[in-house]
Amino acid sequence: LRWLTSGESHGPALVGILDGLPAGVRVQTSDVQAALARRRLGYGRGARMKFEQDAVRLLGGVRHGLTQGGPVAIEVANSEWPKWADVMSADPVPPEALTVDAGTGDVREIARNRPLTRPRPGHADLVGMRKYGFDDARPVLERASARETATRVALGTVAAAFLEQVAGVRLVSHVVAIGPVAVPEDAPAPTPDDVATLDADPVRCFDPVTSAAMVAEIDQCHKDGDTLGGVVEVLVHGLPSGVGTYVQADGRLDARLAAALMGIQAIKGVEVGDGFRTATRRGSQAHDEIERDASGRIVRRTNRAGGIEGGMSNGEVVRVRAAMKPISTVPRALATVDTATGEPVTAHHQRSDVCAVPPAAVVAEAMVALVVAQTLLEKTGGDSVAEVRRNLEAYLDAVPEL
Ligand code: EPS
Repeated sequence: LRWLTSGESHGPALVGILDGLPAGVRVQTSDVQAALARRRLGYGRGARMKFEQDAVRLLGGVRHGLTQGGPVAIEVANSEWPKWADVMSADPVPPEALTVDAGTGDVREIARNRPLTRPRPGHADLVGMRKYGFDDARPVLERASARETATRVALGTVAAAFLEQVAGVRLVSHVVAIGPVAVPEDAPAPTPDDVATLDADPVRCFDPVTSAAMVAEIDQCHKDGDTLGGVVEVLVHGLPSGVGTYVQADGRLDARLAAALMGIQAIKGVEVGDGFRTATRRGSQAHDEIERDASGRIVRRTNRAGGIEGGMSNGEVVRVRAAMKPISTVPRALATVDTATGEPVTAHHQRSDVCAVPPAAVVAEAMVALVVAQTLLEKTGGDSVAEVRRNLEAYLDAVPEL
């Protein structure tokens, strides 16, 4: 299973392609639309989330609600596009298109058409301009933008449908920290049955007291003209043991999850299970002792490993976290250098989210779904949902105690 995305933040549309999925996965436009609506939730987001619609079209690979085995192509159109049609035009535009107001005919400088030469610290702007040879940060920020995550959520929806249909695997994501406000360590974790409750919470936090404190922190940060990061967690329920491998580094499930999560815009850290806390413990307190449960199945007494041992799922709940830095478009602008003049200036700022951690949880869930689907398919093979199921059942029947 492999995937690719294309498109710019203010271009006509984003497009995602998911290649290698078996035939027979039930998925419809409305499923993708519902997943994208979840990504738009979250307290602390900017104005664009209020007025933009994600217009979804399944362009290829799906017929009458079932995948066909060919690449699935999904378009997520940007309703913002008409305002950007000149500055983001694929074809050359006459210079006056960038200076004449289409409505009034007035010749004036239109802010969004002006070259951006005051790169934001923390953003791809500066290095991207240098690397690709641009004297304007516009092309860099258009592609580096987290708008692109809409496509990942669209593709992740199809992967999640596959996982549930072949193996009853279900995912849930939630926010465990925003800035300095964190869920207590002993707070109960949500299950996939809690998704509706989480989606109804303004910050997708399962602990109501912490959620209220997170909202207050975002309000204060907004007043201060600043931005906030945080930590999200994804849990995978029902993944059979034996997905992933220890035999080669790039086949390890944990290595793939880390790469996929780190590949989300603004992620600076990834943790599997108790991760960094495990490094502080002695071995006797770090591992998950093995026992037989009443039904004879082999289980772990604890789940510090986050459901992965030796790069393979071990049958427990898979648990991964990702740490997001604060948005680098800081309203109280940071110091930078104007690339046109070389003078010290403050970084550009048009509008921005205060905090995008709640949608990052939904994006992380999509990336985990894609990686788990990819790695499960390597275990089972199969060109149809029925064949994947048969192959998986044959493997599980051969090792009943797992
Ligand atoms: C983003 C900046 C903002 C966000 C955008 C991601 O866009 P703009 O600069 O147009 O206000 O709204 O996120 C989305 C549009 C989205 O759908 O998530 C950025 O720079 O990453």
